[in-house]
Amino acid sequence: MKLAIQHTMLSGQTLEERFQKAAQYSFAGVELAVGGFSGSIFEHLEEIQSAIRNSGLPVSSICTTRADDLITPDPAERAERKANMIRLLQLAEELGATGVVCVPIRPPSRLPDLSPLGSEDDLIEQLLVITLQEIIAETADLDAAIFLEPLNRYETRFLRTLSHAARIGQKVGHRRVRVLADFFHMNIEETDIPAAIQSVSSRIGHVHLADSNRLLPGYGHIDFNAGLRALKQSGFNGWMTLECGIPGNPDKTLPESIARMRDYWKQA
Ligand code: LER
Ligand code: MN
Repeated sequence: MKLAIQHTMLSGQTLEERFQKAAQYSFAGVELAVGGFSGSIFEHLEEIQSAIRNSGLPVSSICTTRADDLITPDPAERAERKANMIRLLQLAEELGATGVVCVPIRPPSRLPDLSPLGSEDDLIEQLLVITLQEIIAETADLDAAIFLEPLNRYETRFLRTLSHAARIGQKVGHRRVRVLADFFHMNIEETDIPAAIQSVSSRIGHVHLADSNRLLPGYGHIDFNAGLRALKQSGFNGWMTLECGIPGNPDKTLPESIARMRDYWKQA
């Protein structure tokens, strides 16, 4: 079980202090949240590298924000976002991270409905598949994956289930396009979380951990025992990253939550 935590969840004046904190809590890696850097993440390369070196913890993955979503109606902006995703994949590779989170589109971005030529969703999907194929072709020398993340209905209209993400991955037709299973979103959108995981098992490349109220696992009502069992039994061996709020004193609640997750994994 490879457990990581987003760097913005950790206390510390510097990135290195946050990495040290993650090591102290016995995490095996840290997920960088693009939105948690002043200016652009690309300006922080040395700081990130020295945090890795001095803490001994690797960067598991890079999580993006709305401004990084690939699909927007403006072609010039789309080209910029594609170039940005390519730079993020190069950064992930350089840092030894497994990949970059990708949400296709969130409000307020919309595409026009051009029915009968294509509905808004048809156009988004076609554009997304072509863009992902181009990104994969233009980064053919890299291993870093693109983790397609379904969100819940209050954050996006377009991609909300693991099965839809798996279908898009299949259309792109490359092993570097993987599915991200985020428990918080799955709790809202999937009928049955373990079944959803099992049905796309070989395509899952990354996991985000948060409970139903987006607090630490154990503080809401998601059955993590069943969810982690489904992941383990389907052979998942990627990173699981905490992306949630921390109730109470982190020095107490974080280790308790991680210990419970580790127990579930061991017993699965
Ligand atoms: C957003 O809710 C989310 O889950 C992130 O991983 C991507 O922005
Ligand atoms: Mn997430």
